[in-house]
Amino acid sequence: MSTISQWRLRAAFAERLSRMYGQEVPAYTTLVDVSREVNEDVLRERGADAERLGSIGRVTAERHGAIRVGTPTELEQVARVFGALGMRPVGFYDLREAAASAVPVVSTAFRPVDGEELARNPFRVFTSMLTPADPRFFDADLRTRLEAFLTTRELFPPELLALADRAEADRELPANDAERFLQLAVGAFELSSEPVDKAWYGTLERISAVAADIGGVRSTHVNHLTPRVLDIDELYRRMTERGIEMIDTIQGPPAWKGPDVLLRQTSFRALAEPRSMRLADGSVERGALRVRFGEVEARGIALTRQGRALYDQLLGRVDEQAAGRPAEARGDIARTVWERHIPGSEEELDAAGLAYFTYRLVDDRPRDGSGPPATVGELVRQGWVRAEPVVYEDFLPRSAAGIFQSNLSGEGTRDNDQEGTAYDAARLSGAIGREVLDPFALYAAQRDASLAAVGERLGLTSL
Ligand code: OOG
Ligand code: NI
Repeated sequence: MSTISQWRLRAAFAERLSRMYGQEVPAYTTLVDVSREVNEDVLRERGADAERLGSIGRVTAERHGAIRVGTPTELEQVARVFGALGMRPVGFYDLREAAASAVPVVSTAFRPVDGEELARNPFRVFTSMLTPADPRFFDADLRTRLEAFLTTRELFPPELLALADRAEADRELPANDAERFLQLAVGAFELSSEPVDKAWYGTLERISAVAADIGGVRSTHVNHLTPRVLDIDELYRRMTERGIEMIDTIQGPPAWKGPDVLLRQTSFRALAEPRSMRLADGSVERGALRVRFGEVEARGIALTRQGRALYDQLLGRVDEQAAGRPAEARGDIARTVWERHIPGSEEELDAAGLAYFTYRLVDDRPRDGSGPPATVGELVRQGWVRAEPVVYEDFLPRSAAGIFQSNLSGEGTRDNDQEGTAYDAARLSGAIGREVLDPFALYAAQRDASLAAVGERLGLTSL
């Protein structure tokens, strides 16, 4: 019997999730359509240059999802479902710290890690876990009630987890098991029609709309599914022209004339979705919740630790200069700061050690009798090797917090006199039972592998 390989499972899952989400949230389909139009236009205008950070095939199919779970056990289970699809936890994001007000979660992103797998299908899921033990958000009584509620629910049926474990171990599934796995996996992220306990939801909502979305219901669901676009400023204009209400800003680096770096994101505002509510007397009424939104993103070159530190420092500088000025001024302020401090070309970013590149031997370099120089910089300058930018595959905590915030109905509360519970990548790794990988190490490994290959071909050991 035929088998379905891991990456085909991943691609099929992403596609089915997209179809399901399009039915649940029709504005998402508009976003995907407009993204496709923009991408086609950019490809027509810029030709091969438009594909410098990924083939148009990859970019068109590319999505990231966002989901939210309540406990370490649920996170461990979702890690098995994504493990089946060849996705590993990468990066630690503490949204409790990054936001101006309350988002009581810590997060990671599940994604493929090696270059070939990313090129086949880069599907990733930003995954957040609620932190009921954090006293800044939940007092002892609410924490107890919340944890008790969460332990009684089952997000992932045992049959799904068993199939997931097999797919992860074998890196494939027989076709009929693959079909069953996909049905159960997509079903686990569908919006439930079960009535929401109105009083309980409201109690959590006073702390944080995200806490209510996670801990106020008995199942999980996709929060958003994000297509990738090659010109996010143009997309923003076209969505606005269509009368779709977008959040105020594009998060991340400003629009500028230099290379795209890291990640720029924006979204349309969360829509009111009909949900039935159960009242204290047991009766059910029609209600609506506004939690799911439509996000879109543009991806740029991955920055090194040093490049990232510069990015964070510049964000701080923009904040200072933008304080007290009208919100519209921020874009121009940011552009000016950028142009002063970030090199305006790939070559300069590389030479300054600010961004990641891989290197490839130039086969048709004219021979001039000279031997290869011993440094990467000189090899590039003298035309022996060509540098290719590495695309950023991860997320930005500040943008994530901004995206969470701009779509929340209420501000929520955080008691800043309390000491927060410590959480870091190591503790999250313990909770999931798998190592949360360091994104910088993954990019560096890609670069180093390419250098080793070049070094071997040229007989250089120093690279
Ligand atoms: C996740 C928000 C963060 C991103 O792309 O930065 C995010 C959520 O709303 O659950 O998805
Ligand atoms: Ni997102």
